[in-house]
Amino acid sequence: MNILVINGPNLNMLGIREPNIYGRTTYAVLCALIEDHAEKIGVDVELYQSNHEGDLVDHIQKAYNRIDGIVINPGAYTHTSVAILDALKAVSIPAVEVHVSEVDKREEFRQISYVRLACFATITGHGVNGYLEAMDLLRERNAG
Ligand code: DHK
Repeated sequence: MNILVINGPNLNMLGIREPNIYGRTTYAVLCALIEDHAEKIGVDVELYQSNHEGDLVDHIQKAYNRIDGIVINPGAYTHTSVAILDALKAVSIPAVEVHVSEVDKREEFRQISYVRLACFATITGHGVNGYLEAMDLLRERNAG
Protein backbone atom coordinates (compact mmCIF):
# COMPACT_ATOMS: atom_id res chain seq x y z
CA MET A 1 0.00 0.00 0.00
CA ASN A 2 1.22 3.51 -0.89
CA ILE A 3 0.27 6.39 1.42
CA LEU A 4 0.85 10.05 0.57
CA VAL A 5 1.07 12.52 3.47
CA ILE A 6 0.44 16.09 2.33
CA ASN A 7 1.03 19.17 4.45
CA GLY A 8 0.00 22.68 3.45
CA PRO A 9 1.27 26.15 4.33
CA ASN A 10 3.28 26.82 7.46
CA LEU A 11 3.41 23.19 8.52
CA ASN A 12 7.11 23.26 7.60
CA MET A 13 7.33 25.68 10.58
CA LEU A 14 6.12 23.08 13.09
CA GLY A 15 8.14 23.25 16.30
CA ILE A 16 8.83 26.94 15.70
CA ARG A 17 5.36 28.38 15.04
CA GLU A 18 3.07 29.02 18.04
CA PRO A 19 4.33 26.04 20.08
CA ASN A 20 1.53 26.56 22.61
CA ILE A 21 -0.92 25.60 19.83
CA TYR A 22 1.09 23.32 17.52
CA GLY A 23 3.58 21.79 19.94
CA ARG A 24 7.36 21.56 19.81
CA THR A 25 7.81 18.69 17.36
CA THR A 26 9.56 20.00 14.24
CA TYR A 27 8.50 19.15 10.69
CA ALA A 28 11.71 17.12 10.25
CA VAL A 29 10.88 15.05 13.34
CA LEU A 30 7.29 14.63 12.15
CA CYS A 31 8.60 13.25 8.83
CA ALA A 32 10.84 10.80 10.70
CA LEU A 33 7.93 9.67 12.91
CA ILE A 34 5.77 9.10 9.82
CA GLU A 35 8.50 7.12 8.07
CA ASP A 36 9.09 4.96 11.17
CA HIS A 37 5.37 4.34 11.52
CA ALA A 38 5.06 3.40 7.84
CA GLU A 39 7.73 0.76 8.33
CA LYS A 40 6.01 -0.51 11.47
CA ILE A 41 2.61 -0.97 9.80
CA GLY A 42 4.08 -2.22 6.52
CA VAL A 43 3.17 0.55 4.08
CA ASP A 44 5.16 2.75 1.72
CA VAL A 45 4.92 6.45 2.42
CA GLU A 46 5.62 9.65 0.49
CA LEU A 47 5.76 13.06 2.14
CA TYR A 48 4.98 16.37 0.50
CA GLN A 49 4.74 19.89 1.90
CA SER A 50 4.03 23.14 0.07
CA ASN A 51 3.02 26.65 0.96
CA HIS A 52 1.26 27.04 -2.42
CA GLU A 53 -2.30 26.00 -3.18
CA GLY A 54 -1.70 25.10 -6.85
CA ASP A 55 1.28 22.92 -5.93
CA LEU A 56 -0.92 21.01 -3.50
CA VAL A 57 -3.54 20.53 -6.23
CA ASP A 58 -0.83 19.35 -8.69
CA HIS A 59 0.49 16.86 -6.17
CA ILE A 60 -2.95 15.43 -5.41
CA GLN A 61 -3.54 14.99 -9.15
CA LYS A 62 -0.18 13.20 -9.51
CA ALA A 63 -1.36 10.68 -6.91
CA TYR A 64 -4.03 9.40 -9.31
CA ASN A 65 -3.57 5.69 -10.13
CA ARG A 66 -0.43 5.60 -8.00
CA ILE A 67 -1.42 6.19 -4.37
CA ASP A 68 -3.89 4.15 -2.27
CA GLY A 69 -4.51 6.60 0.58
CA ILE A 70 -3.94 10.26 1.39
CA VAL A 71 -3.35 11.91 4.77
CA ILE A 72 -3.86 15.63 4.34
CA ASN A 73 -3.40 18.66 6.54
CA PRO A 74 -4.02 21.57 4.18
CA GLY A 75 -3.19 24.13 6.89
CA ALA A 76 -5.06 27.39 6.33
CA TYR A 77 -6.29 26.15 2.92
CA THR A 78 -8.55 23.80 4.85
CA HIS A 79 -10.84 26.73 5.48
CA THR A 80 -10.77 28.33 2.03
CA SER A 81 -9.83 25.95 -0.76
CA VAL A 82 -12.49 24.59 -3.06
CA ALA A 83 -9.62 23.72 -5.46
CA ILE A 84 -8.06 21.25 -2.98
CA LEU A 85 -11.48 19.77 -2.23
CA ASP A 86 -12.12 19.32 -5.97
CA ALA A 87 -8.68 17.74 -6.51
CA LEU A 88 -9.38 15.17 -3.76
CA LYS A 89 -12.77 14.44 -5.30
CA ALA A 90 -11.24 14.19 -8.77
CA VAL A 91 -8.70 11.49 -7.85
CA SER A 92 -11.18 9.73 -5.56
CA ILE A 93 -8.48 8.27 -3.30
CA PRO A 94 -9.53 7.50 0.31
CA ALA A 95 -8.36 10.47 2.38
CA VAL A 96 -8.13 11.43 6.05
CA GLU A 97 -8.03 15.06 7.18
CA VAL A 98 -5.61 15.82 10.03
CA HIS A 99 -5.13 18.92 12.15
CA VAL A 100 -2.50 19.18 14.83
CA SER A 101 -4.61 21.60 16.87
CA GLU A 102 -8.21 21.30 17.96
CA VAL A 103 -9.60 23.43 15.14
CA ASP A 104 -13.20 22.97 16.25
CA LYS A 105 -12.45 24.78 19.51
CA ARG A 106 -10.56 27.70 17.92
CA GLU A 107 -11.70 30.74 15.91
CA GLU A 108 -14.98 30.40 14.03
CA PHE A 109 -13.25 30.57 10.63
CA ARG A 110 -11.20 27.48 11.52
CA GLN A 111 -14.37 25.50 12.12
CA ILE A 112 -15.16 25.48 8.40
CA SER A 113 -13.44 22.74 6.41
CA TYR A 114 -13.92 22.31 2.68
CA VAL A 115 -11.61 19.28 2.39
CA ARG A 116 -13.63 17.41 5.03
CA LEU A 117 -16.25 16.85 2.35
CA ALA A 118 -13.81 14.59 0.49
CA CYS A 119 -12.39 12.75 3.53
CA PHE A 120 -13.82 9.65 5.22
CA ALA A 121 -12.37 10.66 8.62
CA THR A 122 -11.02 13.72 10.43
CA ILE A 123 -8.54 13.77 13.32
CA THR A 124 -8.03 17.03 15.18
CA GLY A 125 -6.19 18.00 18.33
CA HIS A 126 -4.07 14.86 18.68
CA GLY A 127 -0.87 16.74 17.88
CA VAL A 128 1.52 15.03 15.48
CA ASN A 129 0.16 11.61 16.55
CA GLY A 130 -2.90 12.44 14.46
CA TYR A 131 -0.88 11.74 11.30
CA LEU A 132 0.04 8.27 12.56
CA GLU A 133 -3.57 7.55 13.54
CA ALA A 134 -4.68 8.63 10.06
CA MET A 135 -2.18 6.19 8.50
CA ASP A 136 -3.65 3.41 10.66
CA LEU A 137 -7.17 4.28 9.48
CA LEU A 138 -6.09 4.15 5.83
CA ARG A 139 -4.28 0.84 6.40
CA GLU A 140 -7.36 -0.69 8.07
CA ARG A 141 -9.63 0.55 5.29
CA ASN A 142 -7.28 -0.80 2.63
CA ALA A 143 -7.20 -4.20 4.33
CA GLY A 144 -11.00 -4.25 4.02
C1 DHK B 1 -2.79 24.14 10.72
C2 DHK B 1 -2.83 25.40 10.24
O1 DHK B 1 -1.77 25.92 9.60
C3 DHK B 1 -3.98 26.29 10.46
O2 DHK B 1 -4.15 27.23 9.43
C4 DHK B 1 -5.25 25.49 10.66
C5 DHK B 1 -3.98 23.48 11.28
C6 DHK B 1 -5.05 24.43 11.72
C7 DHK B 1 -3.60 22.43 12.32
O3 DHK B 1 -4.11 22.47 13.44
O4 DHK B 1 -2.80 21.57 11.99
O5 DHK B 1 -6.30 26.35 11.02
